Amino acid sequence: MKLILSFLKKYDIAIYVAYSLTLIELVSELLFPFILGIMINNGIMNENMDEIIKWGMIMFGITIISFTAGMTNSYISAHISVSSAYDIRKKLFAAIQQFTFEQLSKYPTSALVTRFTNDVRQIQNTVFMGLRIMVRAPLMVIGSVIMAFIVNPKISIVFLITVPILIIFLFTVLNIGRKMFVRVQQNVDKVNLVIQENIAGMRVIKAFVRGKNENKRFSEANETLARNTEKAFRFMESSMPVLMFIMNISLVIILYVGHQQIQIGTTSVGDVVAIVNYALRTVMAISMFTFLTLAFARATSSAERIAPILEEKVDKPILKHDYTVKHGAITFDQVNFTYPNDTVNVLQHVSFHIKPGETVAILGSTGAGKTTLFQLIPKLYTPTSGEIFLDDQPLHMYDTTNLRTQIGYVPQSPLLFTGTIRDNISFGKADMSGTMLIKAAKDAQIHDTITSFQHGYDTVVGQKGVNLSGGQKQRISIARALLLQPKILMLDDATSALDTKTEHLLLDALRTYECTTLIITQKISTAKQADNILLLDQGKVVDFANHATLLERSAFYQRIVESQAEREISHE
Ligand code: TTP
Ligand code: MG
Repeated sequence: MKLILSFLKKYDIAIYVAYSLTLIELVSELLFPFILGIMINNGIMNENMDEIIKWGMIMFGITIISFTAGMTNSYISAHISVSSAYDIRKKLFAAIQQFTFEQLSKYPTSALVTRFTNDVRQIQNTVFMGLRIMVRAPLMVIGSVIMAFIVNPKISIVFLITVPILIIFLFTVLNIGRKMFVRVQQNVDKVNLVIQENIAGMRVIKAFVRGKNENKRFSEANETLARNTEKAFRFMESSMPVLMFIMNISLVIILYVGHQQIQIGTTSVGDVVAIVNYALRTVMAISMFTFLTLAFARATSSAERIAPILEEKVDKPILKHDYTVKHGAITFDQVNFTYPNDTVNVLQHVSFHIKPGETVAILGSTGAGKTTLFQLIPKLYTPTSGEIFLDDQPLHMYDTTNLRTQIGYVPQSPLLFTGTIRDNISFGKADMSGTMLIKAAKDAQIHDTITSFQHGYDTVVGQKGVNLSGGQKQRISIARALLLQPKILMLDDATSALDTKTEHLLLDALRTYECTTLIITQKISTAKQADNILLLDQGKVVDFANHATLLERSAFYQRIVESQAEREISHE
């Protein structure tokens, strides 16, 4: 609620205008039955044409005023609601951009997508309805009752009975309805989750012929959603006949009492018509208001889901010095790491020192914690304990954005964005000249492949780069990292899809860069070419030395070498 109001603050003038227009609209609407009554009494009952025309003109004028006020109000309300939705989306997006991996892992992608779409729309609709109805409906009820009493108090006593009954009835309905809609919203989240997982993992699902199971999972979620939505709407709908019944009864009473009074001459036909009119308006206003409260409940729960995202603390250390990485030395000192919401110690007492400009291979079986170790360096995660130093400065002293522009990170599963190859390579640095770009591509051993495409660097890669092979995507990611001219280059298994010759050329090219290079690999042939090798097993450092030394002193290393040699022989 506070959230919605905070986003509306900047539109306060527009909101005042909207509400002033509402008042004009309201007064016109309340006057209308009154004048209708006068017209009937003075004009129609007396067959006086002049009176009919006079009051008819006045009614016409009022209608025009009310119509204009209503239209303008609609226009302003639409503007306010759409603009505030725009603001919320913008702020949400900015907030998520600032998220650390830890924060991101708290919200599944599907949940974030629903915040942007469904939740923001819910708020937008409610803001619109709120501006149109919130003030008008209650005042309309009060105004109608007062006007009816002015016209004829005896007949209007009916209002004192029906209005409270209506209000109590509708609010009871609403209370139950609201709980049902909360459940519907949870079902929507569930369906989104399944859809999102399926689209993201379509290939895996197809490859493992999991389609049937996934269909079942989706059907279940979808059916629950449909069933609960139907229940909620059916329940709300079923209140309508009851509402009509109460309304009709009160109309009958008004007409009955009115008829009797006309006979004894204490009231006139026009007055009865006016009161019937007020009764109708009252019922309409009450039901409009109940639906608004329902929308309000949904908007509040939407806002409650958006608020935590906006309130996430942004990692902005207070920096005394704006450090930049000058040499590229990396030191881990007793680093431990556990993923958030997990208990497994993925990295245990990891310590090592890498000299500036060194090329270090990180070798270890799958799940050893290699990727995890990488993610700590650009501060994607923070160590649970221990300290990491870059050039003797603790990592937390570096400004995150600054730091990341100095690190070329090629993740394990390269992600390309929709756009041209050129866009994808210059992604980290849009202002790079063409020659730099081509040099980066050449060094990444992808230039020849790109030029062999019909459109060369302007070839458009589809969503997630579907029309490129895994190895091609890896090399484009490498080119992207090289273009940054990083002080630290990190390749996470990025050479796995390359043949030995290309890999050799790539590693040779990397040597011409003045940077510390970390290469995660499973292959001895790659590790061999590095200055040093960090052996990692189950989150612990096993050894740290060059190929020759390890071959001599590390049984662990010897085993890997032997097993890979055997495999090569059996392949031949
Ligand atoms: P990784 O660090 O991903 O292991 P790895 O990179 O050495 O493995 P691979 O060669 O297959 O790429 O994982 C170490 C452990 O941490 C593993 O048990 C999975 C867990 N983990 C998480 O819980 N969350 C994560 O985001 C990642 C990357 C790993
Ligand atoms: Mg990995």
